[in-house]
Amino acid sequence: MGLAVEAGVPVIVQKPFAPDIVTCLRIEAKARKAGLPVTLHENFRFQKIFRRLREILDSRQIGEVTFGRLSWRNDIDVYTNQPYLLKTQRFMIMDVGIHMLDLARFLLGDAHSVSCFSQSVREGLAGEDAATMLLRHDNDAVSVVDVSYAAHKNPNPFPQTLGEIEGRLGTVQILEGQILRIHTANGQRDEVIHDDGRAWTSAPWTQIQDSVPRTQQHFIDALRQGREFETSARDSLKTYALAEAAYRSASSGQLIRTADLLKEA
Ligand code: 89V
Repeated sequence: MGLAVEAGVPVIVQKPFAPDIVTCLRIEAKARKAGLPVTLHENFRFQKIFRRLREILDSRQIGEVTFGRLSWRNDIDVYTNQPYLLKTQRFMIMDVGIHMLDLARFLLGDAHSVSCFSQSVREGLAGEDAATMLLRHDNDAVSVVDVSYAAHKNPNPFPQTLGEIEGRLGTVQILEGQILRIHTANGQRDEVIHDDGRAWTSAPWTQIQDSVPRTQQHFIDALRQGREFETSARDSLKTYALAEAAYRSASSGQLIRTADLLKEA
């Protein structure tokens, strides 16, 4: 990162942004001073199903959003190729939780408070492999975001995020098989979201793999047009603060406010 700043090269940083919030703030400040575009590789919000869901929410078909539930639970084997995860203290919230917190912000708006219970379900882990987070958003909406690498289902739902978004006039369910079920006063209808059909993708990863070029295309388009990235370093401080708040809530049993964390840092 330091070398990239010196060379004036725009940067895509893999998530999580940095090991702690103080380092995130230091990187963001350094990049801002250097006028260097830095973005986070937050690819979940670039999944086709969530771009479509955002369009549905923007069309006001279900009215003002009041509640969301976003759930990512499966038992994909992440340990064989990444054995270091067994010894990682801040594991699941930083690995997948942070994607889901970014997604919660994308769909429901910024959030200011977090409560969290974390769990180590698999024997012998140094960190958590499951977490249940409760968020209060700035617009008063509430969301439940839960993640687990220790949920055994057959067939394995990996890598689908399931759940629902409720509004004052209706609900959108996010169902298995990449289906959005839209409930309004007129009844319900399904939209099936199809893969992009790239030659190099492979099931079950397709949905995630498709989101990567979409994320990078956004980066290129924003760079060319001189626009701010959706997940710029500056914006991503807000997502990181939610993850940090989740850890602090899990260890203290308290509700944590992200403003205090960003101030404290
Ligand atoms: O994107 C990630 O960080 C991976 C996942 C399994 C979700 O692809 O951990």
